[in-house]
Amino acid sequence: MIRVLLLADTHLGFDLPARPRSERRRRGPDFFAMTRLALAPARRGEVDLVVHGGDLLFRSKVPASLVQAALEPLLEAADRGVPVVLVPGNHERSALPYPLLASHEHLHVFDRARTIALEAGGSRVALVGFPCLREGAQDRFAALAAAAARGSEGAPVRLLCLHQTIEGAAVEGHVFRGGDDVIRGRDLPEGFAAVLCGHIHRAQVLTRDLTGRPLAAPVLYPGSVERTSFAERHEAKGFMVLELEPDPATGGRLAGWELRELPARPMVAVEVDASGCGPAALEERLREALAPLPSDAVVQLRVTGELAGGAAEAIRAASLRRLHLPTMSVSVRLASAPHGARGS
Ligand SMILES: [Mn+2]
Repeated sequence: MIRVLLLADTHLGFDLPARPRSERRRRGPDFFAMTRLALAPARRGEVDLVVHGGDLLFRSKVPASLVQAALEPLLEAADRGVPVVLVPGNHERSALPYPLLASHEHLHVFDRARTIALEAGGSRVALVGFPCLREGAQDRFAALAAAAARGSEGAPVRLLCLHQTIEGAAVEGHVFRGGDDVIRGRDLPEGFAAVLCGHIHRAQVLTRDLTGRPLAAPVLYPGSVERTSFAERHEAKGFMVLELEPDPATGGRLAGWELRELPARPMVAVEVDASGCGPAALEERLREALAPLPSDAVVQLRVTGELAGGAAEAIRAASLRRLHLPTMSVSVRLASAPHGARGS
């Protein structure tokens, strides 16, 4: 049995400005903390292999210093001799320093469609994958997966590693059914123990396509390690630990998996009605709305109703900061102007 730690969508660099303009609590350090926590079992030598399913970084144009900092948690595991495999996501296909990464004995990156063959937990493992495919992913997928799999045949554990949307994947209020970037279930190749996948931020396991037919292999999305938007506020955040049983005839079998939850910060959306409030009354309402929330909450204040003269001052970032604990992160969304969000 080999044990694989699967994490994805760490989005390192999110809300981590190099020169912050205000003193509000930034969420950037949370993403690093959750990533390091997710990798703790690897640092302790409790797993045989680590796969990062992509979106290591929060966007594609980032300073080299951030790339270096983002790789650090992965290198801490690799330095201990645990092989680490990274699938470049949509955010880092072009940002990663590929030649530099190639020089680490235990860090492997899907710089192109290929098979990464290694030894883990006393078994040969073939990881097949490629960087996130965007334009025309649906049409190009099957051929690319077949090309990448060349050389993986006969390995007792074969894993397909992707950063894609696969049909049937669900997020808050939506199931992906089609579209030129959605991979069809029937296009997943045979002969793999599992498909390890990043990109969808909600943790889930898919075993059937949209018509109910069993997939060639279970698709595992560990989800993001922290919440990147309010649509994720009801989701558990974590990483997965998989148990794989080697078998050269079939490419192995997923014998078990668990989602290990991470203490991601609670996220809350609260509505405050500003109708008829002067500055003092609105401030009081905001204080009342914020008081019962967890001290480390990430809060979105949804302010409805007409803002009376002077009341707008109460929701300015600087004023808001006086109304909540410094350990909270609070942003405002005006119901009348949904794009007028501001942070405090
Ligand atoms: Mn992502």
